[in-house]
Amino acid sequence: MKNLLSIIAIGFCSTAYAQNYTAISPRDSKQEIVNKAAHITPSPRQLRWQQLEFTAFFHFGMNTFTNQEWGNGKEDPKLFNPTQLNASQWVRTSKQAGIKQVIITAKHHDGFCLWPSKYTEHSVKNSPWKNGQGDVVKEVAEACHAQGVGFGIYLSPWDRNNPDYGDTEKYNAYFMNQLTELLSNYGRVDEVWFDGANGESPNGKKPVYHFEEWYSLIRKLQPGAVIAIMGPDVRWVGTESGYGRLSEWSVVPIDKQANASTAQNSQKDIAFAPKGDMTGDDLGSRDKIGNAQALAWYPAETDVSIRPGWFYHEAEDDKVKSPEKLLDIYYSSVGRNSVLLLNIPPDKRGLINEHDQKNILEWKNIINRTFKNNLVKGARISSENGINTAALAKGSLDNYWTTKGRDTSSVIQITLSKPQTFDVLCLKENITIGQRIEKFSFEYFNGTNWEQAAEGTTVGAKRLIRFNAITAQKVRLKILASRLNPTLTTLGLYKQFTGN
Ligand code: FUL
Repeated sequence: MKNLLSIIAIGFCSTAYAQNYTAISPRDSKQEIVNKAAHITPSPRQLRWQQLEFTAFFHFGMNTFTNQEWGNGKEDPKLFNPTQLNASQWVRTSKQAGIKQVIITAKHHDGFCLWPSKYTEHSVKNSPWKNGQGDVVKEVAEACHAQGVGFGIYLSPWDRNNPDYGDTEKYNAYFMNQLTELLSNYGRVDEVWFDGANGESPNGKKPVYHFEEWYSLIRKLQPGAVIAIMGPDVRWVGTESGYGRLSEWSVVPIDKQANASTAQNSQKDIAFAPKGDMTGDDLGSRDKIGNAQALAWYPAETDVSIRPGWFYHEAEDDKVKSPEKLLDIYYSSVGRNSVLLLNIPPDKRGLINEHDQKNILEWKNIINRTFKNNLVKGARISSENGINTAALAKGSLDNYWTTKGRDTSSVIQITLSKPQTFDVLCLKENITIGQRIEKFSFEYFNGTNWEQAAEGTTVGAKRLIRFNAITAQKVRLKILASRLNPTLTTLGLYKQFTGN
């Protein structure tokens, strides 16, 4: 489905937070473009979302009962009948695993609605579950609000059940009505997730999706919600493997910004239609931004399922990703400047299955135990051209390290309180003022020489790098290139918990 993303226009509402967007003039020099890129910052809703680090998908619906991944929309609502549905258990399990926000598939491509929509008969209201009186969306929303977990909805634009799908205007009215129900009746919504799938109706027609109208409605009804994937706030990382890219820029070119100058000069939320491939290895380096027409803060989300499929299938109970695999995914998504969206599909009973539960809790235990102790605490830290080295071991967005004057490189020297053994480096930039670091090297003193333990390009919200365990007392971080004064809110060193 995701190949469709590159060819379907998306909108970008720019002016509510003009700082997360900038137009590039053909007269801008390469250096001016770099400077502009370095000044782009996240909108408050994007910042909140990026700080979550770790979110979950609940793929649940008709497919759970028909053992399919994509239903055709002709399924009988009577097949939907979870015996022990308990959304509090879904949310509690997620929360125990460190998940800060969850997204429920309110409607997947088969068109079956997990809430009793007024606008279709193809929903829980015609199922035997709770005698047609149930509402899964409500149960998930209430569990989230009660447990302090963010709540999001997935609403598939592609609808294989609705007879009006294929007629742009009629279907758009239906879709707007459904969005209105979901955004009005369930309290606060923190994320709206649109897939790009736009299949044909049985008569061979496809509706044109009215993204701009949907965005305006979301902004009006739920102004705090990020709009993901086919939306202006959150970008798909470009793979469903769980592995993000090594150089991940949150600032990327947004092409064909027909309304760019209007956006800059007016206070209206407007939309334009950028196009482009979001799956390449490099989306935001100097080479990529050098020819841009506009740049936007558009951070990456890494979606991956804990199982081979997105929906629960009993036959996959022994194929649930292991804690070690999930850990690898964590380092390669959260640790590469993206938010992880892990799908944990509830089973036919309406519960997070024991297999999944066991693995995510074990995984969380490894993460907790690894990151409990920042070995940099209590160290002597210095950097000749740096300001506020004391901030580095604490990690907060209000109190951060940076360089003096216009320096874009620096060396941070650290003498740990005693020789320590570590195998993970953690860096975080202060993204509230932008993403800047382009190249760094991390070294340790082996008693005779300095040796490199790790190197990298981008940092962003969080960068984690694992390496073979090293025992040393003196280490240094060299920031070799940055688009503007580099910043860091955290420099952490950790020893991975291996269960021994
Ligand atoms: C895809 C859909 O087609 C899958 O079924 C799933 O919902 C995934 C997250 O997005 O494009």
